[in-house]
Amino acid sequence: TTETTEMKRGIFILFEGADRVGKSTQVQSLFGHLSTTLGLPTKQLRFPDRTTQTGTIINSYLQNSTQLDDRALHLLFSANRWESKDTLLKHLNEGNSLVVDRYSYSGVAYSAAKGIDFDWCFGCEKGLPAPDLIFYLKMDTEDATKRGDYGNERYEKVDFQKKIKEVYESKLVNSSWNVINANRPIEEVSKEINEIVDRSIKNGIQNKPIQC
Ligand code: T5A
Ligand code: NA
Repeated sequence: TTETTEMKRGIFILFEGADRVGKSTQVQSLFGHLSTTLGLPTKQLRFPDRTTQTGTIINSYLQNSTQLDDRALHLLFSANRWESKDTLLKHLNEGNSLVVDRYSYSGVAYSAAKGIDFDWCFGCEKGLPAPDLIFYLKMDTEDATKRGDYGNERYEKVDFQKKIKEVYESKLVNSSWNVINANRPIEEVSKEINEIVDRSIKNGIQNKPIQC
């Protein structure tokens, strides 16, 4: 017999937002929903990928042990994504969905918040595979700073976090993004996200080609 149902590509789902808004927590939860509840082959990825050569330099910068020019750092973060371009496409084309913790928009938001030209920041990202669904986790900076482990890395300062939030909300978030009130119990946030994902799958989000 011939297989009549064509294999669908995976869905690329991205979580964005400032520090400590609960991205990794929701990535984990959505991974469970997709892989266990819906039975879809799913992979979890995060940027920066601290395991690669560029990731090693980035990690040491974030832990305050290396000094780097702001633009050089920006290019390293971008290169860290370009390094994984082929892997991302391979996974999606083989039918694996991806739940991704930060991507291009983090790169732009954090660098633009330092005062680097917005368009220059965005230029390096053009041509990378684009997400199908973006969740922006939104909450007050002050409330996020009260969450666990805040303050150990370089960027975890309230004033800088406010600038990052400002760049996201004035220049990056648009009507195609899903803005989620992140200042609620974990399960409540997950429930809203799962519903949006279920609806998007039902509406055939995978039927269009992967954008780059
Ligand atoms: N960066 C990144 C750039 O400058 N350029 C780039 O191109 C990229 C990709 C590292 C830094 O790099 C910068 C941005 C970052 O500053 P990272 O490794 O993603 O990026 O940072 P992490 O420190 O791992 O993660 P975040 O600080 O962003 O935190 P999350 O993932 O948003 O939050 P999460 O889920 O770890 O939760 C934080 C705490 O809150 C609790 C959790 O249990 C945890 O203790 N929590 C909640 N508490 C109450 N209610 C809820 N709903 C909660 N959800 C989570
Ligand atoms: Na995280």
